[in-house]
Amino acid sequence: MVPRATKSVLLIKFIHSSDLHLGKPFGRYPEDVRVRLRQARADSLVTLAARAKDNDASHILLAGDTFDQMTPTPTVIRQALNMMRAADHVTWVVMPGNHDHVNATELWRQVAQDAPPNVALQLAPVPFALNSGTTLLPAPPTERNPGRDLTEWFDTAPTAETVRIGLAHGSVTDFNSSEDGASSIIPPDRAKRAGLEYLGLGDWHGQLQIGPETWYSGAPEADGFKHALPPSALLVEISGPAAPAKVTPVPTGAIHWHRATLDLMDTEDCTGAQSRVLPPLAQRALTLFDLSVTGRVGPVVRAEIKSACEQAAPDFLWQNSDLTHLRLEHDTADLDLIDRQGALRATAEALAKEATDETISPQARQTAQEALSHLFSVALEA
Ligand SMILES: [Mn+2]
Repeated sequence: MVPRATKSVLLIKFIHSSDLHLGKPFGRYPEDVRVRLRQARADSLVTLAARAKDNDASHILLAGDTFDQMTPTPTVIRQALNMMRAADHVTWVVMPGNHDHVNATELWRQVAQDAPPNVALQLAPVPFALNSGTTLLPAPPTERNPGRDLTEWFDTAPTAETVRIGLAHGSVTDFNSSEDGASSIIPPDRAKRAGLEYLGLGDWHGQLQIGPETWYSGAPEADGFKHALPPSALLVEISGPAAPAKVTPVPTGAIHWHRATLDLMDTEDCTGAQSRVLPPLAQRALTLFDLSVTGRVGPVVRAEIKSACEQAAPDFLWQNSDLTHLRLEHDTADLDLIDRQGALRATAEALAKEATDETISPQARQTAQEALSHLFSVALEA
């Protein structure tokens, strides 16, 4: 008699990812940055394929929002499918999300028409055999905000004696997990209720474990400074029905989104402190760096910090240094830097007074402080 598959036999190994948002415009960044960010998202398909190959994974499961819009450009669709075709060592399981929901009919018609044989589209809640021992239960969103729990059918879906994998896109109840502010509807214990060995979720762009077998993979590339962990996909290994899934994050991000705060309260070596918050030089060309400087310094140090930030700026793909919360501290000797007397000195004194005047609005104080900082920097340059 042939023994049934035991726990030592690996039944399936796959990569779970979501929210590639191919074609995302990144409208608030300059055009050259946008192009680079869009390219990184397209390249994440290549990265996912490489991670699958490195780990002998047979499938890549994309849990929705592969495309950022209902109507991506033909180039975005075609090039994504071409990259999937080239990675013919895996099967790509592509399920719609809320950005590219099932009712984006023209998009999915185009995908179905051009898709290579190693792409398995999941446009309906119908069990799909990943292999002879593993069944996928997909819950593709029918519209942007379906307003009901599309995973309910998992509980009673007949799958014989196979491993059951759920794939869904949306937010989990009791956890405000939606990127789009949609209402939370997927019960956190759906995997348990439906007897799933694994439930792969999309929508939340950071990686997050909801339960023993329920995970948000997060997006393979970051799209903002919100999620602190480096982006990664999940390698999922399952050895048989009722066996616990082994889940391992595999790094995928090419672009770094780095936000830092530099507090200069009681700091002696301010420019040294500034250089220590900068990411490694070799990484900067692929980094968006958002620095916020706080604390209280004199005009000379403030000018040095400002210049050090400007000096580092060209290293980065994009950078922003916010000095508006760096309070300026000055005494009479500092004001002498601007002028010892005359109209300029009078202006500086008036601004210095306004900058600390509690009777005027914080905004007016801020404006006075910025104007004074500007006067100092002009004076220091001269
Ligand atoms: Mn999304």
